[in-house]
Amino acid sequence: MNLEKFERYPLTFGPTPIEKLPQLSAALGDEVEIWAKRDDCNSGLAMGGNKLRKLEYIVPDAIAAGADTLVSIGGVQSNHTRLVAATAAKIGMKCRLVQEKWVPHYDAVYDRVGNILMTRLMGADSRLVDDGFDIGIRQSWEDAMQSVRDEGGKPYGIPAGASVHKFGGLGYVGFAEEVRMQEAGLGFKFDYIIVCVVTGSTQAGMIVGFAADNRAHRVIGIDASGTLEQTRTQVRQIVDNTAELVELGREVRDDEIVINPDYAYPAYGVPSQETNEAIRLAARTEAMITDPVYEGKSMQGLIDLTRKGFFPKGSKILYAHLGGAPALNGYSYYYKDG
Ligand code: 5PA
Repeated sequence: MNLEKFERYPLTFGPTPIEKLPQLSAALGDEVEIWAKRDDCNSGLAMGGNKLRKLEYIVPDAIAAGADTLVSIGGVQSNHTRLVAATAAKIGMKCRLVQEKWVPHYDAVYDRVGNILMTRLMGADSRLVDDGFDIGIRQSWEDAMQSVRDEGGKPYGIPAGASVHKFGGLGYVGFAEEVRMQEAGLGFKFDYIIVCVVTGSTQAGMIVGFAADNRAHRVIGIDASGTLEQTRTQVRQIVDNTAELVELGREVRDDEIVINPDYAYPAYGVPSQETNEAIRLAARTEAMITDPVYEGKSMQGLIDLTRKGFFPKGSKILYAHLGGAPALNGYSYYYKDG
């Protein structure tokens, strides 16, 4: 495998910490050991998160293209668009964003707090539109690119979640290499990795990275999109493209792509009662803050699978914390009593 041949523009602090979660493990019966890799604490840029690992491999291409404006898309409370805005500010480019009504959630300040607040603070031109949830390439995104051109600018397009970008999967190949290095220091290997999946490049990168030591199937994607088939198809495509880019040297089999659809209900961006209970448990045992859109659902999956005995006794499980806490501000009513 060859990741080093790709240029990386540093946006993160470096390798993220792996920490043990003893209180959470105990609350779930101490049959397994739960650990977390804190990609939510990966950078000083606008509170960080998984998108920065991906963007590190995309920025050199944007600079080489001679672009002056990063253009991207997401929901109103998108973490991705927050981090594209952060990246643009940091590298001295402008930023134009399309923020769609991806979530059937109505809170009086939903479009003024959290991610979108920070996005605006960083100077991005954020345009709210009425279109619904879709992880694919959107007309509204193409329109935003054209609007930059019409004004004489040079846009550089970054798709939703940076996922179907040709280099979108590379960052999380790097995550797998980093985990392998850290495992050497810890003196053991993790049996499972739990990761939230929506637009797909986070899990896809991990799958390629962990395919190198034949444990891609131990990466358990917890779907939060509620559109399983589309997400699976997108993960498959990104896996194939990324495997070729890094010269994995073999095909990734379908059974190495594991996505659990059981926790995405009732809809993308809407937490179930069980999601909220998971968010509370992680907060109360480990002071680890997860959000109602992404990490709360993968936390719910981790908790439920553990309680169901899915993981053999003694398993060491690595929960990939990908960020996302700022969105909590848009959901304050759910948590007004804790
Ligand atoms: C997101 C995505 P992928 O999209 O790479 O599958 O990652 C899922 C994910 N956790 C997991 C957090 C905190 C995330 O923000 N966020 C999107 C966004 O617009 O913010 C791309 C959907």
